[in-house]
Amino acid sequence: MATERTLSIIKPDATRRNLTGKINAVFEEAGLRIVAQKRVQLTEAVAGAFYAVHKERPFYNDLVSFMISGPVVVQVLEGENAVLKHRDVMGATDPKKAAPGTVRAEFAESIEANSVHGSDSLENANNEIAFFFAQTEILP
Ligand code: RTP
Ligand code: MG
Repeated sequence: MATERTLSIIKPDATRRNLTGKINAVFEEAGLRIVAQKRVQLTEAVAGAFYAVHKERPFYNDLVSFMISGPVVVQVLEGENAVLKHRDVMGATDPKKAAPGTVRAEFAESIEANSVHGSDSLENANNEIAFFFAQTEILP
């Protein structure tokens, strides 16, 4: 197994409800280490660029509005098979379909306000980490 890094975002619905610590506990209990973390207010330009892959999707404008509706916590998580492990503990996009015990089953409000983002491949993880963090901000 390989040690990987993935990009995680605790979304505005979760920061609003003061759930950062509870979500971080799920990650840490799964063996993921938080090696970088910052609380930021995304702008429309930054959120729009981050989600550019979804530009043609019907939910794109709503997603960008939601992601700038309050602060987010952007993090780099490190561990064995971190990309897949993080996706597993997040649960399905739609909380109604998320397995019990996953972050989205426990905390998400809706398919949009679903509390967390996680990179979906190692290649995207590397790009998303570089989007938010300088190498000097990541401290394993
Ligand atoms: P994420 O990128 O946030 O980790 O989530 P994901 O891979 O599970 O879902 P993705 O298909 O990449 O969608 C990105 C985010 O867009 C919002 N969404 N809304 N209204 C809708 O039908 C809908 N579908 C997706 C969610 O916030 C989703 O996480
Ligand atoms: Mg995605």
